[in-house]
Amino acid sequence: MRAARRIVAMTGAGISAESGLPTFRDAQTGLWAKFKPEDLATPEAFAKRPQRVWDWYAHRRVMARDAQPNAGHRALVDIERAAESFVLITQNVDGLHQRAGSQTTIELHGNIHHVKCSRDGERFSEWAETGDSVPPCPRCGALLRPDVVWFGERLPPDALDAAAEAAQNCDVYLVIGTSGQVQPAASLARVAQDAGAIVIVVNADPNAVGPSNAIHAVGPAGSILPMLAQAHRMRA
Ligand code: BJW
Repeated sequence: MRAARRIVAMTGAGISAESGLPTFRDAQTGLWAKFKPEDLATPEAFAKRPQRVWDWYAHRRVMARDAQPNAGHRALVDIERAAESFVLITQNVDGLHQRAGSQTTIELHGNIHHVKCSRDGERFSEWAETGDSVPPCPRCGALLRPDVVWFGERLPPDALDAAAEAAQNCDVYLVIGTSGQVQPAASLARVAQDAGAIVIVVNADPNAVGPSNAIHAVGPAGSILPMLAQAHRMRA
């Protein structure tokens, strides 16, 4: 971290766990321990039961809105301010990086605080709720849906291109609080390593996966990241 000039951080649900938001794959408290992803996070689920999917995301939107950024989010802001070059890539949809003060965040899986038209994908950051039904698109009347990326859907091409370019052009690639199970986000660590970057896996789980030769910093992101930020501030 002291020597790094160009830093990229890829975050997952684990960084927001200390803000009280559940991860997806934690065996006890993860969302997928209670719900089936195919019932809630696929376009087929929305086509079949739009109200159920809408309600689940509405509930999670409130949780995300009520959560506060934590020391891990804030440490990434510190690194961004100190670094010669810094790119933050997140799989999270909760918006906590932006609320912590991160200036440029590449959102690979969308943002739960926005919606889009289920027919043509037009995005809206404000919409009128309609009581117990899924609100219609103000332009065409089709159902609105959360502006997130579900399984089987393409990631926003501009975001994925920017993330891949960042991964190919960094000295240090931080993999923070992600199980690395979801593609194509997970494979960017390997892209960075193949291009010469040192990969540092920051995860509470000592068995967290990462590319071979990755450095593992085991512990909560809210404790590890402030240490990495401090090391970077002391750079040569
Ligand atoms: C802590 C901590 C603390 C806890 N401190 N750490 C290649 C191979 C195999 C499969 C595929 C493939 N390519 C595509 C696929 C299919 C699929 C996929 O990857 N499936 C696998 C699961 C098998 N991928 C897709 O479908 C993607 N689309 C795609 O590739 O499209 C191609 C295409 C091309 C052309 C036309 C059409 C399509 C889309 C993936 C979308 C993922 N969506 C979700 C939901 C988003 C909306 C929502 O929030 O509901 O994204 S699923 C969910 O998983 C969410 C997350 O962003 C994502 C990753 O989860 P994450 O962040 O890693 O969380 P966890 O819970 O898994 O891990 C948390 C970690 O934190 C753990 O390790 C803990 O230990 C740790 N932790 N506390 C530090 N305090």
